[in-house]
Amino acid sequence: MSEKPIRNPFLASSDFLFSLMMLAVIAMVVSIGAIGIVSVAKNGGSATEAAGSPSASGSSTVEVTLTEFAIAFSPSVIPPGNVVFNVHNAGAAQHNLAVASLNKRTATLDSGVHVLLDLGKVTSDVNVICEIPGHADSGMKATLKVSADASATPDTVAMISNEEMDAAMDAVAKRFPEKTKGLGGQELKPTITSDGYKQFDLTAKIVDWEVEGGKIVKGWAYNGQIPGPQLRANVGDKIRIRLKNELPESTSMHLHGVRVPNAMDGVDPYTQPAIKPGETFDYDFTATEVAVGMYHSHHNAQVQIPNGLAGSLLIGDWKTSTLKAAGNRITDVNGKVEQEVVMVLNDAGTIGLSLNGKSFPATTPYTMKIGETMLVHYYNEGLMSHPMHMHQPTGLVVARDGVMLENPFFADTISVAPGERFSVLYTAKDAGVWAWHCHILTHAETPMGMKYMVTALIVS
Ligand SMILES: [Cu+2]
Repeated sequence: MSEKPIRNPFLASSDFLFSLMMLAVIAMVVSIGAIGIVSVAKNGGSATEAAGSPSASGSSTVEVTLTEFAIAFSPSVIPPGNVVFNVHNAGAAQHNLAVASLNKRTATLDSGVHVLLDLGKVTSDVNVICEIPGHADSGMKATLKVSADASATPDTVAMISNEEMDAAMDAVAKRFPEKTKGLGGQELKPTITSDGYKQFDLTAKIVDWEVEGGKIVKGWAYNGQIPGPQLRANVGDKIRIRLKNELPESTSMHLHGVRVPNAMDGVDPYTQPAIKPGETFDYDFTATEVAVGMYHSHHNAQVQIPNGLAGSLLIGDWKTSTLKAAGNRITDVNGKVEQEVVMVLNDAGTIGLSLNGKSFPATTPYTMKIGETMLVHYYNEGLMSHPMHMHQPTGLVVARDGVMLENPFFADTISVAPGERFSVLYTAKDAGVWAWHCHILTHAETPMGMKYMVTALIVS
């Protein structure tokens, strides 16, 4: 793989800051628009009904979102006073929310349920957990900060002045590219077995994963990487992926977009038994066709994949074949594709909104020289579509799901639905630091600056 992580001096350029400001303005408009449309459903259980307007009643309403396995607050800092939680189970499993210090808790909430929890008067930080066994240990614990400096309004936009917002945005932008522990998607070289297989050894295990500086979550990783290691092979190769399960639950592996015999399709219990904790399973097959393939869990997959169990399996020489497919619509100064990038999109689980397992400012920037061409394979392993937008250059979409298009087309925003892969050629034309992000603005920006699915292409 030829990704080039760098520490660069260009990020204070006026182009880049202008882009930041434009995104900020758009995000503010979106955020302000959203304030008026927060609606609250309530159900019975131990929840209590909230007062109406938070500011009118002198209380703060805090949106609390439960997912596998995280608890998020909005806002994350409130002033002392009466507090009502609007709890939303946005995960797939059942959760609850408990404040042990105040002896307050919701009932067990099914997926999708909203409920109000009135905490009464709060004067110091509030620690919360999900009490479903194992969930707090997997990451469902959080602390709501209570500070006299916080504004009484529930809206984070209004909590800070314009100067504070600008300063926060500058600060986060200057952290990019932030150094974090762990890098996903590193190429794994196979061992050649005596029976002529290219064997890739993978171990699935829960690890501490640093999504951004200081934000460490329980990641479900292959070989300690999120996304898992990149596997490469050629048509005709005999491939063995030996998967060892060191997770606390069963798993299996589906080879998505790769032609394999049915017994190797990874769909337990139909094509194989589930791989129980401690067990190992061999996925043996001969590569008969080129592929921009995914390997990922097919067992409790709505939890296991977003938590990190996904990686890429590339079969064939995609640099050469895509440049050929582009015809004369793409030229490269050196007559070849210089680098090939796999970008795995995610939006859920413990990892959350991310590019290759990292959230801005910890995402990896990429570098190109004018006239050079780069091949990017977008992979969506999340639960939502992501329109991936590069400010410049425009990309030529050459393949979808590993199949070359008969009519490649140019696009600056490429919507990638869950499970899809798009292969895109970009030729650098103009120098600068070009923002590269998901264009669902809440996936790329907060009032405190750019976040989540954002990186940059640096052209010199
Ligand atoms: Cu997105």
